[in-house]
Amino acid sequence: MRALRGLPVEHTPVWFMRQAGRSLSEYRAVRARANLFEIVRSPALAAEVTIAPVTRLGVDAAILFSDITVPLAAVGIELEIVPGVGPVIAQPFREPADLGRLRSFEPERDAPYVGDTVRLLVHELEVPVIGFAGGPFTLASYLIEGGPSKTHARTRALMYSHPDLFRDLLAALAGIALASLRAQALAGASALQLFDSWVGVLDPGSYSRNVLPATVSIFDGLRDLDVPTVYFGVGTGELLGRMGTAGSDAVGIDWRVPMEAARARLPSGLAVQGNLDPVVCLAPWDVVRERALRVLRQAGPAGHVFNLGHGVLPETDPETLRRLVDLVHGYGYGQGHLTEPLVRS
Ligand code: 1CP
Repeated sequence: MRALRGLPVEHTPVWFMRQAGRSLSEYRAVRARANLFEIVRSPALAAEVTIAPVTRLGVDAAILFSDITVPLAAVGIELEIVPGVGPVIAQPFREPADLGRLRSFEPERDAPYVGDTVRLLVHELEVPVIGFAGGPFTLASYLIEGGPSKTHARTRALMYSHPDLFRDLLAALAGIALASLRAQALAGASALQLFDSWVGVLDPGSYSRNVLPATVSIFDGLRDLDVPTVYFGVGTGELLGRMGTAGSDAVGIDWRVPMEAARARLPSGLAVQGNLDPVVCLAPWDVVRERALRVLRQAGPAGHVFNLGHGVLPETDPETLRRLVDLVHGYGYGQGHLTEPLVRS
């Protein structure tokens, strides 16, 4: 929490996006008995898979086990998580009238299991719990495309053809994200991350006109809670300067942008999170180590939370992640300068 606020820390904290996913045998064992939504809707199972990477990897934070599509399902959008594919929406949004299918989200009524899971985790864990929600562009893309997409072509076509309708949709989705994040914070989450994973497909002007206002409304709506926030997307190199004005405390950086360049593009004072290429974790340890040190050196001693540039790949060896945690923890900061590792991994 101190790192997200840019305050001095003893060592850079570390967690991994998708740390609770398929790379862990603990997760695969639970998943063999229950599907994704069954896990999410069972506080005991969701807490079990959330806690597994904290125990196994020694990370400094837990991220609630859920999915960005959970609030959509909770307001009655029919969807399924198809193994090997991702979220698939039964009736994609294709007409103005479809906007009427998005009602407002009341977390404690529509998805009480989320708050219950957060409360259980806060009770069980010593490390902070990170809550999260899907960003408005990414959720809009799943609704419009009907599932995962490489180009997000229908989504961008709707944005160009019907900008008012598109902005109304994003405003409604921002309302859902805000309600979801507030409920998680009120249940005890220590930090909140907005995953607008696919927003990097937009040019800066389209982003500023169509996505930034809805995003600002989310961070504005969280301010009174005084919970640190992270704003993350993939392929956002050209958008970082603008994303930095959305009102979060930190911005998540993917692996394409060197940390020094990211810092230069962001307004000063913002913290950064990231940004080791997840694929590096499939390389020999010496490479992992060298690349991780580069991230640490470039990000500097303050206002950095170590993470990957995107989620852990399912084929990652958890032992590599555990060694990475030790490596990050082993670096101390003498008078603001990176020193040699205190722990040899
Ligand atoms: O059935 C399974 O096990 C499938 C894999 C899986 C998992 C483990 C999905 C389907 N969702 C999740 C859980 C999940 N999703 C978490 C909690 C786990 C953790 O981080 O430790 C989180 C934070 C998410 C968030 C999420 N879901 C994002 C944002 C993060 C990101 O990766 O960019 C996105 C885009 C989704 C959609 C989604 N859900 C599942 C998949 C395979 C996808 C991506 C599909 C696509 O490529 O569009």
